[in-house]
Amino acid sequence: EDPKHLTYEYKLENLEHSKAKKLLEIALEKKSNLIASADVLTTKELHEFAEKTGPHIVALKTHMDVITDFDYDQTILPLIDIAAKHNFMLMEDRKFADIGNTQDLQYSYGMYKISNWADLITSHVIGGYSSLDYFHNCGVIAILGMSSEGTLTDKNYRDEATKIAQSHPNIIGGVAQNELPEELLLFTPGVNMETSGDGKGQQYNTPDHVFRNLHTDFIIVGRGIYKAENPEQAALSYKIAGWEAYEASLN
Ligand code: 5BU
Repeated sequence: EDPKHLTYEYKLENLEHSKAKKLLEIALEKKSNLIASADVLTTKELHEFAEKTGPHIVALKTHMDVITDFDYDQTILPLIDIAAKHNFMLMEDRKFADIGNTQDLQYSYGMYKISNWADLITSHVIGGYSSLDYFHNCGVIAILGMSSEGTLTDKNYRDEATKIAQSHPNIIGGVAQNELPEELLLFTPGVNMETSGDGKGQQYNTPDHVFRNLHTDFIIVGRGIYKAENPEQAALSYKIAGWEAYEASLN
C-alpha cells in the first residue's frame, strides 16, 4: 500500500531542479522541514534571528523590503555567511506579480539585487507562464493559494495556477493551503501552535494538521518563532513538531 505522504527521499530522487534537491538534502540532514519567516525590521535583528534559528531550519524566509536600515553590503553579505555556516537556504518572499520584463528588472536590479543571493523566491503566476521565464538560478515557489481570510485564490484560480506551476521548469513548488500534485513541493504558511489567528486576517493551523491533511512538505512559521520569548527554543519546538508530524503522516 502506498504511504499517504511521499518521503523526502522519494522527492529527492524524483525532482530535477537543483534548488529543490538542495532543500530536500538539507531537510534529511537536519531532520527539519521548518522555514523560519524573519519578518523583523532591522539588519541586526535579522542577523540575530538567522544565527539563533539557523541550526534548526532548512531556509530563512525574508521580506527584505521591510528592513528599515537595509544596505546591501551590511544586510546581505553577513546573511550569506550565516546561511553558509548553518547550512540553510535564503528565500525572498517577494511575491512578484507583474509582466515578465518588469519581474526581470525587479529580480536583478534596485537595491535588493535578489538574483545575487536568493536561492528561492516566491512569485504569483497571475502574469502567465512566460512571466516566469526570467527567474534564472533560483527555485521559484508559486503562490497558488493564500492563508488569509477572504483570499481570491478560489478553486478555479488555484487549478489554473497549479497547471502553470507544474509545467514551468523554473518552478519547484507552491505556497498553498491545499494538497498539490507530487511533482510540486508544498510550502505552507499560516502555521502556529498557540493561536488560530492574528486579528488581521491570518488563519493558522498546527503542524500536525498541515502534514496530515494537506501533505505539506515545508512549514513556514513567523510570529510563532520571532515573537516567542525564546526564539531559538521556539524554532527547535517547531522543528521537532514539524518532523514528528511528517513522520506520522507517512503511516
Ligand atoms: P506569521 O507570522 O507566521 O503569520 O507569518 C507568515 C509569513 O508567511 C508572513 O511572512 C507572510 O507574508 C507569509 N505568507 C502567509 O502568511 N500566507 C500566505 O498565504 C503567503 C505568505 Br503566500
